[in-house]
Amino acid sequence: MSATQSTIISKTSVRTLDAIVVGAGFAGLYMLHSLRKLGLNARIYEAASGPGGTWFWNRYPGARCDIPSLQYSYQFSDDLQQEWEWAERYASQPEILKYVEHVIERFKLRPDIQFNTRVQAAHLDEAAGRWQIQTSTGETVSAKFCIMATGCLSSTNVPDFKGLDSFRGKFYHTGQWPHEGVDFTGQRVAVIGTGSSAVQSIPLIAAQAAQLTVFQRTANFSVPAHNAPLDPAEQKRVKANYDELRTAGKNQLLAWDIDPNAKLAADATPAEIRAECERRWRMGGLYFYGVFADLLINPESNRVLAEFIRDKIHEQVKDPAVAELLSPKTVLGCKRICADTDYFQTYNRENVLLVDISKSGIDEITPQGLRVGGRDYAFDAIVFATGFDAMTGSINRVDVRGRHGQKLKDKWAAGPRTYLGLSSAGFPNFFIISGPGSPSVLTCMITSIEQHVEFITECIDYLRKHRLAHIEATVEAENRWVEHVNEVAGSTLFNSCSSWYLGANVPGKPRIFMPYVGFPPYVAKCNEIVAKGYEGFALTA
Ligand code: NA7
Repeated sequence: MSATQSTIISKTSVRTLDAIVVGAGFAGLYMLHSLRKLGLNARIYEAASGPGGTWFWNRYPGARCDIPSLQYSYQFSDDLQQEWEWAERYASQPEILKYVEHVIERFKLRPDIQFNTRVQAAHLDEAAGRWQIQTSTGETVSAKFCIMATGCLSSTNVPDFKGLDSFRGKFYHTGQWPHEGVDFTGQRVAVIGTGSSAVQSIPLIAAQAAQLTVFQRTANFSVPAHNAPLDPAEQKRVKANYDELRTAGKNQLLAWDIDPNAKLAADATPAEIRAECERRWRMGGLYFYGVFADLLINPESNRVLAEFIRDKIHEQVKDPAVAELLSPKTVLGCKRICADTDYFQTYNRENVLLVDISKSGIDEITPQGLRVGGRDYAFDAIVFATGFDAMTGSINRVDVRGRHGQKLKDKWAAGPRTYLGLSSAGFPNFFIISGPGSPSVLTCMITSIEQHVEFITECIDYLRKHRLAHIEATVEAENRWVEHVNEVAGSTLFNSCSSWYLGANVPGKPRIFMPYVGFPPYVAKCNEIVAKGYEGFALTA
């Protein structure tokens, strides 16, 4: 083949799009739908063999959303929210996937989703003003806009335990669970971690395994979810006036309606505090965030409210020593509160053992199991419920290069830098949905996603209408935004524990509080920026 022929072939094999969307989770799907409505030629590339993003991968036993299904769902289409019937108060992972499939069919999205295709690189071709994308399938795509819908909890964190490869049994990560499921019957199982994934899966694994040993580094606050089949009358009532619930949600810090109490614990009597805590305990799960308005502001109020949950843990766990170990000593709510079903009661089972590794950590993984504090434990299976390289992990996995070949990963080496969590200076026409610096993981993700998708869509439409070629955050606006995100977090207690919001769970990751606290002020800021002709962005013809 001649050089000319090969050039022609490589040129013709480049797919040209208006926009590429990376990821087929809730963000990617709505982004595709919105871009199509603008008349753009857009396509999703997705590494997995199916849609759903984090819900595709997190198939561990008990995987379930901790936000009520009537609120953890799209609201952009009233027909969609009216026609879909949720089965449970909190949707299980399989039910969420069914909903995702329904959305794909309903809006005929499938032809523009390419599965089993990981986007490996996205390089800005400055001369052409386009993004050149390389995929794991060897394809090259050229797109004017590159939109990362890569999710906040998609890059799993398996700590670099010494000896991991020597283990003769099987090991699993909750975020990469085998599709065929796992049968632990008769097995000795270890679970490492006591975050949300562990709290949901431990009761089910304990009920199946011969013996379960839980290795706990930090105890977590958990409130019973009180999951149950969704009362059809309740569902009908909500749907009759869905806007009311959605509007109430969007006006709250977490972007979903938790029925917040405007009172301060600091102003309440012990009896009032007790009564409100009991009411929240009955409401269940994350509704506890709404207990008093100073929960995450006033350390003394937080201490009193945390004490209520510690007492509840002691009521549920028979062995006082185990109950004490399970009682978190951290600030309540600064790590995400878990929503459980029989989590603490599981430790009353004969076949469940809790091992405190807060001081020793895990020495190593051995061919037979684990060595902790010099003691050996034998297992048939190990479950890593060790979380994610949250918010930045899935973006940094892609080799993103902007102006002058600068790598986004290098730019973010000391912590992510974005404007509004949506855009990063030096990376024109490159958007991140629910990126670091946006409310994302602190809120109902789908509501935040919809706001971002609508912002991006409106922005692209604006560029077209004004015959502009590029949009890019300015360095000044970005610097001010990063400072502001930190300032806001610093005025709360969110900064006061080693959470994944801070990147503290991944060794070596810079400790920066990544999400923006407060959905309503964030949306107001975005709207103000748009009203001022995209203030803080450079727009070029
Ligand atoms: P999380 O909440 O990050 O929990 C991970 C757990 O794993 C947590 O208990 C960690 O302890 C523990 N962990 C992490 N690394 C280690 C090592 N090296 N040794 C021992 N223990 C370790 O992840 P989840 O998947 O449970 O939940 C993530 C989010 O998904 C959740 O917040 C919901 O939003 C849904 P640590 O607390 O760091 O001491």
